[in-house]
Amino acid sequence: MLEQIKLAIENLDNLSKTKPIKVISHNDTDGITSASIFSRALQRWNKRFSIEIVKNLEKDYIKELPEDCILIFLDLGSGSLPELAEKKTEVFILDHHELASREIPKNITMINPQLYGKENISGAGICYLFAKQLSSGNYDLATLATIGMVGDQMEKELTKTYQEILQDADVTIKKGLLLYPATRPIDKVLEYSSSLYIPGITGSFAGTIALLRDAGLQKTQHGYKSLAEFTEEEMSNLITAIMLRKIHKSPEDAEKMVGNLYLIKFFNKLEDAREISALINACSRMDSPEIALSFCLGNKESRKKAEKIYLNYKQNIAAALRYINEMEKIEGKNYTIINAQDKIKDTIIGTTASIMSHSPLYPEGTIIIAMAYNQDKIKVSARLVGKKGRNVREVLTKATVPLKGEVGGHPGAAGCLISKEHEQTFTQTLQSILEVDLVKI
Ligand SMILES: [Mn+2]
Repeated sequence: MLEQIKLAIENLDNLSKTKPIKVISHNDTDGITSASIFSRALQRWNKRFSIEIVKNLEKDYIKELPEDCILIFLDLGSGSLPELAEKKTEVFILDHHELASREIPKNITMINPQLYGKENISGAGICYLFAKQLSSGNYDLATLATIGMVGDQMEKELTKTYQEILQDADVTIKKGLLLYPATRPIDKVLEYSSSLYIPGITGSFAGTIALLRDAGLQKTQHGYKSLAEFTEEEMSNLITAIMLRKIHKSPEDAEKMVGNLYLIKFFNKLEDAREISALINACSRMDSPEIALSFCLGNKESRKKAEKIYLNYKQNIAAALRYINEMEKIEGKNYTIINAQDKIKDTIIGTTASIMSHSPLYPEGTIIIAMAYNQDKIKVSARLVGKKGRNVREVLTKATVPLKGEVGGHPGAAGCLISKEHEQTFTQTLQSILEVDLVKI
């Protein structure tokens, strides 16, 4: 892949002498960190460019893209090769998603780890390798690549490339409870965090203090320590105390609560990469990806704005969950359909569905389908509670075949967009599919 990167740099250098560059990136954390790494690298390379962050690459959008500039796609594009082949300009793709075909059209330079073996590297990781190849002065961008890695949940097994990236970024890795931010006092994180729901503890001051007492953790004169400051023994005592509460649905669930914490230096402060990733995602979902981008590039004003948006986002999620609690739902034996219409933003409906699927209210195997308006379309998110149950991607696919919706995702979490005029038909079809209890494992 390094050879392909070198070639891309050479080609881009030549082409950019006569044509401006237009960068298009995805709106999640990986896409936004990709865009910030790439734009910083271009700036240091003295290239002229513009940048745009998009939710997804729709066919009509590609058609309308200008042909008098070089088009560069980050963290997306691999699935749109036939449409991009039609463009009468040079296209570069730095992406890790599935390729629409193994044959790369002539006008496209493709950098995608899927072409080179098993190692998966996120968009930001690929952009960092590109930047590092371009100049050794770009080492500082490794921190952003670390945030992108965490954003795309690729931190579970560290491949060789990632070990190098983490080293370049001077990241501190610590094994511990996957509760973020690991940099804040543990009592506050346990009580207020939405990253790990612990019944009786999350949202309860008394429950939190009781748990910390069980774990033998004491307040210091500055208050409770943070996970980042814990000794190995303190960490293990806390994990044991939580495990004894038996909140996990399965041993795998319990295992998922423990892993590597990634502590990075950002704005000259020690930060939890997961927290920064969540903040970037929140800005994007609250329709401010440009603030997230400028925050990633180190702008102090944007940092303040981003923090405000993050707070507002968390309040939005809380309000969405409250709304769902009170609204009328379509409920069956193994499923719940929530049609929030315009009461919940389409950009947070997926997160809301995920939080619900982790809540103790729903037994394993329940399918949660949440819907919200997105202009003239409806965004649909489906989640399976636990591991055992029906393939929700298949369920959605079945329900959308006659409606020409595009389904994406996995067996446990999937989503699609359908046209608003099909709202009624879709919920009815969905209900009849869900009523037929096919699953017998
Ligand atoms: Mn990605």
